[in-house]
Amino acid sequence: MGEQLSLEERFQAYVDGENKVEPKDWMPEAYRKTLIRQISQHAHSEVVGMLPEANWITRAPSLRRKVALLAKVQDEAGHGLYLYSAAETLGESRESMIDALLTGKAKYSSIFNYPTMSWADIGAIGWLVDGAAIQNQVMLTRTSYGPYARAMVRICKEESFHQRQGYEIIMTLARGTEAQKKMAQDALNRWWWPSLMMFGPRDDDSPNSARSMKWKIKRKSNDELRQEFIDKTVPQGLFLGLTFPDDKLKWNEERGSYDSGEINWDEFYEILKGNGPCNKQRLNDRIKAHEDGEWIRAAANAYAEKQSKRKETHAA
Ligand code: FAQ
Repeated sequence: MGEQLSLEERFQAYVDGENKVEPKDWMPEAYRKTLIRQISQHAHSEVVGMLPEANWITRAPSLRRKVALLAKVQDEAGHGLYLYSAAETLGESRESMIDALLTGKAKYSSIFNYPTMSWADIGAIGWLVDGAAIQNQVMLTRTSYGPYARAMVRICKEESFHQRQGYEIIMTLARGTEAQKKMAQDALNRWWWPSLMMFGPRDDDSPNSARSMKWKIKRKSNDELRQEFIDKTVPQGLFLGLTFPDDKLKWNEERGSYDSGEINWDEFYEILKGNGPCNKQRLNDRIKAHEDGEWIRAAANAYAEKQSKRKETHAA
């Protein structure tokens, strides 16, 4: 008689066979918890990520730019919605995820704790922040949890548009007047390192990576993705005549890849602790938006309740 496999071993074999895990399938508790953590952090990032960009909607330099930025910010809200819904399929309620964000217990991407100082920052966010997000999220379209993988396919399509609108803004500025070129360069100087931090700690310092890769939640490591992003993005900046704020950045012929300097990890961990330049402002803005939205949640719930009572009466 063949050896009896444990539930964990059967799960691993299922994942190794490139099968998608669906909400009603058995899964290890730690797999479920890891996914809730990652997906909800990702959802929070999308929603908090609306704030630095929304700051520029009223000051976009033309109607065309305003329309594109409005659409982009609205897309981020949609991404948050898909992701909260994907996390809900794992048995976590939307209320408890939002509560964790608003009480400061949940993390969201470090990148959104930096200020947007000029219009060029909107270009830099699209080019670099969405560029980094795509690098990470194309991998996640193949993540082992079905609802997350499917949400990612749609999100990546929209992020590609975002990345292009950002690059086009930077390109226009880089090819413009001296003052515009300076704005583009200044934005790149300020957003480059924070964009590299988006990929998370170095592989050796990443507590979750090994297990998440074994379960095929993540398919590439933080450092691998960061390197891919550098290799893809540096030529795009050089093409525009911009320079990168890293004097160690150099093409390595042997590796067929760029060498680069070290991220300021103290800055990264301070942001994770809530001490970044805008952490408090971002959280306060989200709390205010949540409180201001109370009436519409109450109205929607009252309507839903009324509808279900009406259905019950008809059924009786
Ligand atoms: N910021 O062990 P690891 C976007 C935390 S979406 C804050 O390596 P993991 C779209 C990490 O959570 C951007 N915290 O963790 C947009 C963990 O915390 P915990 C968001 C970070 O999960 C564009 C601890 O450090 N994207 O930008 C960061 O295996 C423009 C140890 O780290 C996603 O969320 C960080 N940068 O790998 C919107 C993608 N890095 O809970 C608007 C999905 C790490 O153990 C405008 N997420 N931490 O205490 C992922 O792929 C992964 O969660 C990683 C981290 C790669 C972020």
